[in-house]
Amino acid sequence: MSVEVRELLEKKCGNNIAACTNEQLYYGLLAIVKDFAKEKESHEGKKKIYYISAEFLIGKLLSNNLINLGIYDEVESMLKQYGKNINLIEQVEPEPSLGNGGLGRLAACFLDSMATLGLNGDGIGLNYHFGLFLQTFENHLQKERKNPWIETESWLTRTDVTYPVQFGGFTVWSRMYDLDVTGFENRTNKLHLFDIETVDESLVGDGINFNKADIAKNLTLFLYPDDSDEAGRLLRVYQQYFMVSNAARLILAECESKGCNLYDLPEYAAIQINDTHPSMVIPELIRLLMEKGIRMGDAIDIVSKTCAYTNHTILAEALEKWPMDYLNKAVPQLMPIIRELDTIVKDKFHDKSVAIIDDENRVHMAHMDIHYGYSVNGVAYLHTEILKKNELNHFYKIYPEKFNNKTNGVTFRRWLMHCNKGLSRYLDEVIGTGWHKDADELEKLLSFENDKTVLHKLLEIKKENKHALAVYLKETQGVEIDENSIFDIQIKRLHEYKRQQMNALYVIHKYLEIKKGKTPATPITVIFGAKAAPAYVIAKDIIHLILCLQEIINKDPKVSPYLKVVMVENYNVTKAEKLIPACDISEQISLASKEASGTGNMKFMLNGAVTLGTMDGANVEIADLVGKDNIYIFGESSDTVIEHYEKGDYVSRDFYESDEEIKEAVDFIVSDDLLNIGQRENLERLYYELLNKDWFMTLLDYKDYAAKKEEIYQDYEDRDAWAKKMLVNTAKAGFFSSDRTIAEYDKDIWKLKG
Ligand code: 26V
Repeated sequence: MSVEVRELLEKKCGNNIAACTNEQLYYGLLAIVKDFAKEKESHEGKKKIYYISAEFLIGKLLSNNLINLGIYDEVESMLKQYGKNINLIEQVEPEPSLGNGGLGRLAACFLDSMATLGLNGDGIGLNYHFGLFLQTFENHLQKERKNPWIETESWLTRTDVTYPVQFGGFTVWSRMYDLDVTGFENRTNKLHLFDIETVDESLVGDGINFNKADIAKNLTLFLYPDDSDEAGRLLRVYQQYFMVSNAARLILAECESKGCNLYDLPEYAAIQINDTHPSMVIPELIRLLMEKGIRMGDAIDIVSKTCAYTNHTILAEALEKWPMDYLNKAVPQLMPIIRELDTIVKDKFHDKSVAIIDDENRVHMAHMDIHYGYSVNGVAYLHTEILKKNELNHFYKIYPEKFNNKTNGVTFRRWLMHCNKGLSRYLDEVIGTGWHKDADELEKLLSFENDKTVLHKLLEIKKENKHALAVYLKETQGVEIDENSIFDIQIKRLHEYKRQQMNALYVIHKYLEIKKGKTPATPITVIFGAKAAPAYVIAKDIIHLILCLQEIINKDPKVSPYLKVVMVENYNVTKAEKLIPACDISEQISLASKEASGTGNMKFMLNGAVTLGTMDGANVEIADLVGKDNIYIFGESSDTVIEHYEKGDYVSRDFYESDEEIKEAVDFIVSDDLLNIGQRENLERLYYELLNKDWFMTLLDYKDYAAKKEEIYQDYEDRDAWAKKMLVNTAKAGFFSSDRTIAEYDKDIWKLKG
């Protein structure tokens, strides 16, 4: 194979690989990989799963595709012969930023697993030109820039598929672009990304502002454009309809081309609705089927047997409810259908809480999915239980058979084989390569839990990864960290429920303690990475606090040898791939009941980090698997938290006033030290928020958190015992392979195999 790649590369790059630039080699490899991927395309399978999602956070593709095509090692060593480094070549590739966080990355892992399991399954989404914003820090504040990623030569392939999509008062033409989804030693599937033909990138300057009204030009410019104003929210409705209208037509066209009588649609297609962003696919499919002469009642029946819904959050503000006015303006053709769907529900169930259209004339997208879909799933055991018992209890009582849990997973190809070559290759040596395809085989590692050679090697690999991260952070951000320190990492979207602010309060506490002379046995490096939604004021204030702390602490000669803080700029998939393998302590500290699952927690565990977390989301299942000696759990339970919300009896000020340590840390936010370098407005707002509201109960869990931190840092000192915890975490991570998750989706929901 490598001979073939070499010859092909020489042909593309003019016969002299050694003389080629990394750019030339990247574009050469891109073209070759695309050809290889094409050879593995398959049309096998009567039924197909269509995974519709507003986000696919796919990350860079070169290495991933080389691994999945089984030629990474050969290509790497062939390039080496010519003095070329594949890592440098990979740096040329821009990362498509087609997602916000976990939901989008999950969709990408799922596509990888579908192809790897040989399932006939494609993704459908949007081709955002500037994706999610690029984050920079200026004056210790987050600034947003556009994030272009599409180049003339790219992984995208323009197709001939194009549809007219009608909105209220105007029509736009779509165009489908395809990305190959290479399965690991298996078939190639597709990610279909729809774009508008009339998109106009020149609407955007350097920032992220643009004319939100000019839909025919701006529709696919950004992911989740700032929805703090009405024009932004309307644009999201336009985006969502554009996505699902194209999806619905593609699905019907593909099924019809296979000879499907549309009454038999559920035998040819399963549609997974990834959160509520694609929910309008239900009325749109009904509309299209009616256009083809099918009676409404039959159309509703067909669609209800085809669509399945995944819920990814219980946060009220993230559960979409669109005002009828918006829908009337953007997609008037759907309104008679949505009204009819609502009337049927209201006639059947005399319970306002399950209505689709509420008294304020808002359309509840999730309600439509649950009534007119055949499956409703949560993304971790606890999350599904909370949906059944609390948030969606009224629906669960009506349709108990529709509810099921599918605990999330991650692809081990990207999140171990690619991002942690040292560990991956060592595992191959110790337990063989069976785990590449059967993740449960990682458990074989358990028989080495007392083997000093293996344990020391795990520590050595971690050390190498920490060194690599230190070098990377120095090169990319100019920060210097001590690679012999404890790497304590929290990387995820910035949200109050994830409680980066609690971590920051502990950093303040540690800083003050060290200043007073109490130094830790091993220095600590606390690393954050997070983007805040552009209109989320408090989230941006938390970033400001962390950046100010970074400045004060890292410049303090007395403290910085023992404690450093780093806020990684523009956290994305590429950076996660460098941070996760280097991590010692994985911070998963959301307020119990609020994090539906988390998937970063799984990636960290797989790479031998030890979790410090609450009993929330998939942490519960991690705790179950590794046992109490190999995880650090703190904080109130989800039941207690839910009770606090019900009773409305949590008062943050009580915690502040009754505890010196909490008071000292919170007060520091508005201390002269901080106000000297930070912005008074941001710091005071955050301070008052914590004291007077603290909706996500930071202070409730703070003391317990701080105590666990002390315990975990202390336990880190016993290196052999720590290495054993690392080993157990990796060994028990097999359950969190997205191959397992996707096999469950297929068995219980999609049933592609009949
Ligand atoms: C999104 C946003 C975006 C704008 C700012 C406010 C806000 C609040 C919440 C959300 C959540 C949207 C749904 C979501 O991303 N859920 C995540 O899905 C992951 C995959 O299932 C899961 O691991 C995470 O726990 C869950 O938060």
